[in-house]
Amino acid sequence: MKIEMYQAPQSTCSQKVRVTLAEKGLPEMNKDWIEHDIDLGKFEQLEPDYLKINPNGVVPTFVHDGTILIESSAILEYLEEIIPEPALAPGDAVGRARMRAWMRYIDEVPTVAVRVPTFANMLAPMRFAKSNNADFAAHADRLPLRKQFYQRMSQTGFGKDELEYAEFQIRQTCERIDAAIKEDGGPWIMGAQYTMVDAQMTPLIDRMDDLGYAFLWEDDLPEITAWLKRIQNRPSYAAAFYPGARISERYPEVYRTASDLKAERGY
Ligand SMILES: N[C@@H](CCC(=O)N[C@@H](CS)C(=O)NCC(=O)O)C(=O)O
Repeated sequence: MKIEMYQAPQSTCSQKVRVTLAEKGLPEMNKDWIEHDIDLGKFEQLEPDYLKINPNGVVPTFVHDGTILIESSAILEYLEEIIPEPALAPGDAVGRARMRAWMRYIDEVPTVAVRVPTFANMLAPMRFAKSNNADFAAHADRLPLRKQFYQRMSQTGFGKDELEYAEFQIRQTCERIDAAIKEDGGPWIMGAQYTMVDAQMTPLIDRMDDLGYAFLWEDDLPEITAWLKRIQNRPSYAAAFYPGARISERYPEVYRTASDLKAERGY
């Protein structure tokens, strides 16, 4: 089978698929595996040829024997069907329904929240600090899905209210993971089995950690703190987070430390 992925090293949605592929033993076992890097900073995701395969103008796009698939969570579930072993989904219907409930929550809450500090602290200063209002507005107009997101943001990032709400959403996510591990005994989010919920959550909590926000959980939520360490010790983490894949490595010039963030946010 020929598998191709259009992706970006620092994209959390691409990382979700990379972690899952590594858990499934790809790309090592598949010589035909091809990864195409899309340079998001150069807006290659908005080129007409790319929009033909992903009309949302985002990564990842997954191509299996010529069939094009988009949306990272749908790709994760697809991978589970075409490569059933090792299983990353519970074996019973109730377990799978609970897994999907987590997956919808991850798409709706932490995935959206993580974008806010990512753009505020890193991408806005790197991509748009030098743009004028008209160029920035014209860029927002080109985005099939994120026009409003850009309109809520300025060239320099997000305001205090947006950041506070994103931090609230991340904190809620961390509390839910912590409680789930306590309740089911861990070591993974759904209990003894590592599932695609862990894979999907990994890049989001790792991104917050990378951006310096571990203070949101590490003082009083020991289970998620230990979960992240376990996750970062898995071979799939090393495979998916190869050198340069963490955003702090890509944009060291705008990196702010945890103490900068805490001071700025009044913690
Ligand atoms: N719901 C989509 C979201 C994909 C998405 O937002 N990808 C981001 C990277 S994580 C992207 O391509 N952003 C374009 C940009 O940065 O302008 C999925 O899960 O695949």
